Amino acid sequence: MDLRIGVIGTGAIGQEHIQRLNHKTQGAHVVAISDINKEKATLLAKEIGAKFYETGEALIADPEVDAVVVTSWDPTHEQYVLEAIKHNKYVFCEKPLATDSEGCRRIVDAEVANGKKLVQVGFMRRYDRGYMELKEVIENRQLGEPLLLHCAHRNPTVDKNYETPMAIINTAIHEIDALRWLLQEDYVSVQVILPKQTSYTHEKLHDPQMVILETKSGIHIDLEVFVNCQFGYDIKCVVVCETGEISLEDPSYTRVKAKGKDYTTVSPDWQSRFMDAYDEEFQLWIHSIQADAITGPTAWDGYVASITMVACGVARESGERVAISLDSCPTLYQA
Ligand code: NAD
Ligand code: NAI
Ligand code: ISE
Repeated sequence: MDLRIGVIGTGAIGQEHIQRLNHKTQGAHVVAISDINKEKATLLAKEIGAKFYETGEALIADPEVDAVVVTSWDPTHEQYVLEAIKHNKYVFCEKPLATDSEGCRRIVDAEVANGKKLVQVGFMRRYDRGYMELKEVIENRQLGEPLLLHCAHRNPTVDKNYETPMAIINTAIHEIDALRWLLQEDYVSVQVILPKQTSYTHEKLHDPQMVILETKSGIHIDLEVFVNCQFGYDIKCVVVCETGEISLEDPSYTRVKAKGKDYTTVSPDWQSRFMDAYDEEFQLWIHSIQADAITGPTAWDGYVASITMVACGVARESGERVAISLDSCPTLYQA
């Protein structure tokens, strides 16, 4: 029987994931939705044949909902994930798991006390073919030891509600998780540099920002976060190793030759750039629930990302290099 999924937060990505679960992946469909924007969500519920719930808590408590997807605004994630754990239900939570490390720790503690991994965090880059190929080369040491990474996370534009801290909390958090997973190493320090700004930003957003991360073995990563770059959605990851270099390509299935030019287009947004990764992420999430064993990014990964993101905030304020230290990993999350 199909898994019956409840989705809390039916904005941009919530609607994407509903379409994905109902029309692209196999083994699940959406039966329940909740959103504080009642008018819009009631209409959507009708359209997709799901039930609307006044609160996320009511949706989670319904025995006819087997598993939950949280795609509401960042500050609401923690409360719904904790509620799902209380009901012993599997929950997929979009990043960030919580907006601070105390919130992520409360989730880790609740999951450990419950004795079972129920939470998966929406770090979809782990399912992107390009990142997977980089990981294979790094793990096999095909080009020797990795030494340096040059990365960029560029969005064409962001809206006025997007302020300076979000460059880390909402955007760089993807690299914070993906690069730790790629290198299989935790970070030990971070520095954040605030360079010359684009004229396309607003007064509450310093754009671009530069993040310099250092891992346990001394690998240095420079990450540019530039969210008003104007020209497209552009993700870079160049890994410099002892005997060679390997980097991500912007995936493209066509090439245009016209008017004296020969080019491929840049992805316009995250939806299209990571479409295959989101599909794979959800298909495997469904399989793991069916097998009763979560295989994707865990609450511990969400917690480690949040410790790093908090250190980035301190580093940005102080301009200094800031040490990153972690508690020991609970047995539940050890491989
Ligand atoms: P959005 O603003 O389009 O949608 C959020 C929705 O949540 C809105 O419909 C809002 O009404 C609803 N909402 C807010 N608080 C709520 C609550 N307490 N209960 C129920 N609904 C609530 O935002 P978005 O772009 O869809 O982002 C949603 C989440 O997804 C964010 O956490 C964001 O970080 C994450 N996200 C992840 C990716 C990714 O690449 N993995 C991409 C985009 C967004
Ligand atoms: P959005 O603003 O389009 O949608 C958020 C929705 O949540 C809105 O419909 C809002 O009404 C609803 N909402 C807010 N508070 C709520 C509450 N307490 N209860 C129920 N619903 C509530 O935002 P978007 O872009 O869809 O992002 C949602 C989440 O997804 C964010 O956490 C974001 O970080 C994450 N995200 C992840 C991406 C990824 O690449 N993995 C890409 C985009 C977003
Ligand atoms: C958004 O929430 C995402 O998660 C996207 O992947 C990211 O590129 C963007 O900067 C965020 O705002």
